[in-house]
Amino acid sequence: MSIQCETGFTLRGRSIPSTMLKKMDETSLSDDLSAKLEKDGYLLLRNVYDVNEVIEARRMILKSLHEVGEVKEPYDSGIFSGDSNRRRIYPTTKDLGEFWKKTSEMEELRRVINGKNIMRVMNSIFEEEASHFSFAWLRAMVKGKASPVHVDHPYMNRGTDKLVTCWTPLSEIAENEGTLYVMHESHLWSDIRHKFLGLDIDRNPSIPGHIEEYPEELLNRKKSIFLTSNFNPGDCLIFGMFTVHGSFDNNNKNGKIRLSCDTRFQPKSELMDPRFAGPEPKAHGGLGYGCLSSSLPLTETASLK
Ligand SMILES: O=C(O)CCC(=O)C(=O)O
Repeated sequence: MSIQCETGFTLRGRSIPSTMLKKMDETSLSDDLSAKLEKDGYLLLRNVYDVNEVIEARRMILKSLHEVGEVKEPYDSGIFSGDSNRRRIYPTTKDLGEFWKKTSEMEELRRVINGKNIMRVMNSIFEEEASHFSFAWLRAMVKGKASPVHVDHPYMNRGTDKLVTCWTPLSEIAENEGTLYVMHESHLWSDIRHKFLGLDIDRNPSIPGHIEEYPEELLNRKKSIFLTSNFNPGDCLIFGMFTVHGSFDNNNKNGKIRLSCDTRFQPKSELMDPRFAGPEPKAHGGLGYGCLSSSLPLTETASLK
């Protein structure tokens, strides 16, 4: 009889048993990164970034959220206040987008997510000079929130297919605090590839970009397993456009906000998706940073289904 231990992981409030979970494999910076990424569909790398720079980026983002009344004093604890002045100060989608752009483009954050340490890793993955989208997906996830299961391809496929995602935790993220998961060997699943290849969520807005099957059901159907880890400042998780992933619920009991940022990299010689390039990226629906749910007040994302 298998014993299904309780874990700190939940999805939509439902507990994920230990039989469905395994720890991600850690890759060393001295490994053959491109071969390992191709084989596993992901790379978990520790100590890529300067830890003090990550801590400073987090502090500045929390300061910005504190200024709109969403983070309690002392703001560097990162605890959601349950309140927000964001929409009063920034009433329209355009204004909210501009606030989130300003926060996402802070020098302290860009020094980490677009800095020389990660560029060195990307040059090694592509075995040529890399470049990155100017657009960045900064996420502030409050208690109970998670990202749906999906692959990234339908969201950013107007440039090269030699594109990778880099997910950067901006603090410690413990097992119950909404870690990212990938599904084991999902980068090789031909049905998922076939279903999403060529889908463009801006050109086909009536077709959902995410996977509609519940993650647990997909996992059972594929006889796969959730791979996840706890994360520390300095770590990053890199994966390709067809690796199935999402995040677990943030269950931190004290209201700690999960802060992370995802960025995209590619060879510099290849065409870049124009929606995410340049100083004024239009992103999805031409909304710029206003297309992100993180541009909404945290009081509103907390109640989004
Ligand atoms: O941080 C999350 O919750 C989701 C991140 C994600 O989907 C991505 O990096 O592609």
